[in-house]
Amino acid sequence: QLVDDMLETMYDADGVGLATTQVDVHERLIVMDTSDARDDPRVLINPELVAASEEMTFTDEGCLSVPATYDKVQRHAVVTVRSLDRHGQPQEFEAQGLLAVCVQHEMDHLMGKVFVEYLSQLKRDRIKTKMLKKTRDDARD
Ligand code: K1U
Ligand code: ZN
Repeated sequence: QLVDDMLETMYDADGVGLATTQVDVHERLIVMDTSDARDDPRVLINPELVAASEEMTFTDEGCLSVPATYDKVQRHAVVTVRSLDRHGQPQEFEAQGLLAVCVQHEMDHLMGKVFVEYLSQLKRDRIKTKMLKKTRDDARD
């Protein structure tokens, strides 16, 4: 049920991933779908990074927990991930492109880390100010 609820939340929010941390569930579970057709859901239970390329990529990220904020973050370009699938069966796959970025972003969420923590203090202060303003504006409406 948790997997289905998380996939529904991710698709409703037009996200490419979601981690349990973001929905205040204390289990290590990630859902992702980076396919163009949005028809290739992936479920990772207890994910582990087993290999990461020396080559890095520097690409734009967003986050459903930090709305309307996008910025470039450095990640491993290729990663190998091992986990259980939604049926509890072991799975291992190599990811590159958006899938590699997304799985590293989601695994950070499981560690309590958000992508803005990779940005400069100046950028983080600006994001905080923008979010506080939005909270105040929303309360006024
Ligand atoms: O975990 C999340 O907050 C979801 C997040 C995942 C993510 C997006 C982009 C790069 C890495 C991880 C999102 O889905 S943000 C919204 C989104 O659909 C998106 C944003 C930028 C590029 C591609 C997709
Ligand atoms: Zn996120």
